[in-house]
Amino acid sequence: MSSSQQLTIALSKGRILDDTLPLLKAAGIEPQEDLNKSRKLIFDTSRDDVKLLIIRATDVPTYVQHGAADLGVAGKDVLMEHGGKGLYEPLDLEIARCKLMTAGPVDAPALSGRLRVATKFVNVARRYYAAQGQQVDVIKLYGSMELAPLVGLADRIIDVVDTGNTLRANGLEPQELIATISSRLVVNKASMKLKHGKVQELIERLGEAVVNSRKES
Ligand code: PRT
Ligand code: MG
Repeated sequence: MSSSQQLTIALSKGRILDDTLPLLKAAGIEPQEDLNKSRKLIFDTSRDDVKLLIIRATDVPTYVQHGAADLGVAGKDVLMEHGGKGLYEPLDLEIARCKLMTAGPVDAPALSGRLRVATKFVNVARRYYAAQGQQVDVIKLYGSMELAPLVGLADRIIDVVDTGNTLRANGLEPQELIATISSRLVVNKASMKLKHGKVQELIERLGEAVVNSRKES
């Protein structure tokens, strides 16, 4: 865990960073430089006791689980895949909303037998189809899942969908909804105990910022 005086918050570049910075600002935390213009991975903030880490979105739960960061912001999709071990999830930040869905070729005939499913969410995929009693072969990909059905690698994909434009552009359509997704504040379990005052204060201030941004939208 980062030292007892400090709070370290793990974020990822892109939509999570863009949508989290205004909430952090409302909670009194502002980075000392423009994170999007820097190649640094660790940043000081307007608060002496708070630092920001910039890492890959899928790595955020891992850093927080092991106490390399006290807190983090991660999509519920990423948290479902990670499993949530060693983490508390005290606050829905209501940002980076999307849906975790199955998708397949437009007007594809119903399939019988084993389904081949390409996704980066392999744990989610296994759980989802097991609950349906559907036999699947899960194929792990790291990106561009939409390509897999087009080239015969898979019958279906599981991915996050926002507008659905990416699916449509590749001749795919969304099928079943697995979960509605937003980003969550996660907290290392030991940090929650050992830095309780600081962590709790930050959760409360971020919670107020979420309520206020709900009023504005
Ligand atoms: O990019 P990297 O591999 O490092 O990680 P990442 O792709 O997981 O990170 P990032 O920043 O792209 O996404 C972070 C989080 O944002 C995800 O974990 C989701 O919780 C959330 N989110 C919200 C989304 C989207 N909306 C979204 N649209 N994540 C990804 N997308 C993708 C979608 O899969 C599609 O390929 O964006 C593309 C455009 O979506 P459409 O449906 O609008 O076309
Ligand atoms: Mg991405």
